[in-house]
This record gives sequence, structure tokens and C-alpha cells, in this order.
Amino acid sequence: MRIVTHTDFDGICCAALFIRKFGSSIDITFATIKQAQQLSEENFPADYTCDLPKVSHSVNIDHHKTNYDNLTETNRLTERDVVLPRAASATELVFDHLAFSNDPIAEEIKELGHLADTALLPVEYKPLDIVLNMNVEDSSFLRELSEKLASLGKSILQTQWLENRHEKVVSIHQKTQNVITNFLEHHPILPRVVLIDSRNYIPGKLAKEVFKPFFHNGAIIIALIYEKSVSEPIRISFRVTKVEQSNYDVSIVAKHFGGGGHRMAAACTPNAVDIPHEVIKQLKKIMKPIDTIEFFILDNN
Ligand SMILES: [Mn+2]
Repeated sequence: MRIVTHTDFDGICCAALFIRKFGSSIDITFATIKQAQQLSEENFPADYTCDLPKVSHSVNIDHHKTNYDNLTETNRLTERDVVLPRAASATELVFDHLAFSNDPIAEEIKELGHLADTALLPVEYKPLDIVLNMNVEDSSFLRELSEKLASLGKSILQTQWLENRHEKVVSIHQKTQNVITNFLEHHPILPRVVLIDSRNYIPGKLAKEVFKPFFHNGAIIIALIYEKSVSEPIRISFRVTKVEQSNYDVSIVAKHFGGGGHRMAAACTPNAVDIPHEVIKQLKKIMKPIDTIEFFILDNN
């Protein structure tokens, strides 16, 4: 059996229920919405798609209205599909579909999927949430998490496995803060416009931590270079500080490099050769005569 499921908590709980029902021999592909659409275009063979747009001719178990509307419009909704926009989570639909009964662990998994998707995650789940967010692109981690959930249910929160993973993530977070603090100690007064390359010095997932302290040290526009993923090794996120939001439009710069967004928050994926000179040139086009600009690398000096 082969299932495609979402990389978020709801999708992982769906995977856990499938493992609980059919055992660890099933094949699981973890995907984002975009990846699910691509898999479907490639006619990827799947038996089930959970918490995602339907892949190929699989049985779709989902609760997203956009997916429901799309399937109806394109005539792809069959009587085997369980796409109910009113359901709180895909996990509860999987729970019903697989007809669990007298299985307290399955009940706990159902409860977790529900909590996560309604943004009501209790504080005791926070370490698990943080660990998932930091590892969401690692499919072997997602598989491991699904397996543990399938066998342990809520007791996963008390495992050494989670504690070790959480400790590691917390220390990465602390190291990131240290790099930023150290950089700002060496640059107590920043120019008005800052182009900063954070690659190689802090994890891409935590790169946005620079915005707040950099604004605090005098920047009004920040163009932050980071590695979003293997497929997007050079991403730039642009931000304008709140008090200057009506005076600048960074989406113009993002659009120049094929991206987009809003006046005060935009992003793009430029080519390596554009960094830093072409980016500086484009930023200068939206700058005022009083503005200064500088390119930095976020190392420890
Ligand atoms: Mn969901």
C-alpha cells in the first residue's frame, strides 16, 4: 500500500493511523500541497492521499474546501473519496475510514491531529511541535515520528527520543541567537538598508530571527539572504520596518528577481551571480537620497 500525506501534524497523524492499521510495511510519501500537485501531474501511483489535493487516482481523504471545490469542478471526486470540508481534521476522517474501535492509542492520535489542525495545541505538545517544524523537510524523520506515534500515541511526549531531539533544536536556536547578538555587537549602528547573507552561519529555518534585532539597531529595510531548501538555495526575504511601511515598496525589488509579495514583506529566488551587486542596484531604486546601504555576511566578526 502506498499513501501520500501532508508534512504537517494532521498529515503525520494520518500516516500514524495507517501504520497502526496496516503495519510498517506500507509506503508513505510526505508532501507539501505543491508537491502533491506535482506528483499527481506525474501520475504517481498512490492508493490514498491524506490532508492534501488528490494524487492521481488515489482515494482522497481530506477536509480542505479548496480541494473539494477543485475536485468537483474537474470531475475528479469519486464515491470512494472522503473529502469533507466540515471535518476538523483529515486525521478524524482517516480514523473513521479505517474503522478503529476499542483502540485507545488510535483515539489519542485522532485527538492530536484534531488539536494540531485547530491551532489548539496544548503546551505539553510544544516540544513536539518545535521538533517537527525544525525537521519538516527530513522525510526519514517524518517516517520515524509517524512510527513512534503509531505505537505510542500520546506517550510520545514522555520519550527520551523526543527529549533528545528537543534539546538539540533548543541548542541550535540558542546558537543562532548568539551569532546574531555577536554580529550586532560588532555593528551597533546599522545602515538604513541592510543586505545580509545568513547562509552558512545560521539555519535557513531560523534566518528570520535577524529581522527584529536588526530593525532595533537602525535598519529600516532588510534584505535577508538564506537557504530555504535544497531546491531553493538562495532565497531573499525583504522586510520594511513598521514606521516606514508607507514609504517603501520592497515587492518591486522581489518582482525584478521573479518573486513577489507585499509592499512591506516580499521574497524572491535570485541567481547566485546577482548577489550582492544586482540586488544592491535594485534596492537603490526604491531608496531615498538619505538612505545608506551595505552588504554584510553574518559571520562572527
Ligand atoms: Mn489538515
